[in-house]
Amino acid sequence: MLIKQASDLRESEVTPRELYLRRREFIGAAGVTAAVLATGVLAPGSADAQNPAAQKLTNLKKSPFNTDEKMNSYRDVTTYNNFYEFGLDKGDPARHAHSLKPRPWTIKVEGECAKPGTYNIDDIIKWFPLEERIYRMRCVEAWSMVIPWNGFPLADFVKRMEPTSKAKYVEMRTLVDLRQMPGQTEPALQWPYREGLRMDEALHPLAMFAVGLYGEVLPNQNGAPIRLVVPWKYGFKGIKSIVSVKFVEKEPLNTWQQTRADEYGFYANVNPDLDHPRWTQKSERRIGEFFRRKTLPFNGYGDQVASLYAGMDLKRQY
Ligand SMILES: Nc1nc2c(c(=O)[nH]1)N[C@H]1C(S)=C(S)[C@@H](COP(=O)(O)O)O[C@H]1N2
Ligand SMILES: [Mo]
Repeated sequence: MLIKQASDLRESEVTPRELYLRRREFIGAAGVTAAVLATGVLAPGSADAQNPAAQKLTNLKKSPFNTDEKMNSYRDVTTYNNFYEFGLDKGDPARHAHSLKPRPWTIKVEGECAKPGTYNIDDIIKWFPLEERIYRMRCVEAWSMVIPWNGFPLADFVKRMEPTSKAKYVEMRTLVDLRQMPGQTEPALQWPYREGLRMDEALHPLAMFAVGLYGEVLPNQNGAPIRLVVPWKYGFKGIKSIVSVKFVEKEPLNTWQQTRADEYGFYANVNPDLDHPRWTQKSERRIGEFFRRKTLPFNGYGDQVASLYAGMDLKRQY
């Protein structure tokens, strides 16, 4: 097999690559590196430039939820990714996701709701005013970033579909297309990638659908044209390139739980008190920083979300 099984990945493989990336960025300050020219992500000579070819998003509403922590650079956000449909390396999505075609694109809405149907992404985007949300993001692999997302509350989308009283969960799925997503020729995960939220989580004002970042249309490697962002949960909940939303009565299986149920659960709330079986979750490395920092419960969003889990044993329901 060309690529490793997802379950073979260890955290120890994360750190050297990260340092390598930082070193490249450091070298890049004196000139533009070959890697950057090859991906076309950065404008020459600038550490934070965006993609000059990308469509800009305008009239972004300010959000009350923004963190004032330093944002990661556009380059960090768009070249250090997890998107296994394009390979398992952090650099693979930026290298390979050009084969994804984010237009035309539709989302099929089905299940327990009054407004099932197939909706065009450009119509969906027009339904809601777009916001900028600067969120801390924490990956289960113990690294983190601060990312300025552009999008709208997931709650607005959910309410518009008028879920019935039987709708207890929302299940979402990523596109399956071996030509657009060459990593799907490998059984790294079971495709389609799936995720789910309990209805009250989906209705929480922090949960959002992102269609852009840094004021530009979402790059393919970050989940174009639309992806989920749930900042109090580990990054894998943030399913990318969504083609289906289903309202269901029973807790849906998500991809990582399906792959390794002993290591990944449905809730995936950031929990420093519950170590991953193979590494600690007590601390994390913010991409771009050298020293590790303490991981906060619910990724620092506990004041807003802890009440959703009152009475639950989050060491068992992880
Ligand atoms: N379809 C799909 N969505 C996905 C993944 C994936 O492999 N496939 N990886 C997840 C993981 S593990 C993380 S950490 C985030 C990373 O999002 P980013 O690359 O935009 O930072 O995407 C999540 N969404
Ligand atoms: Mo992740």
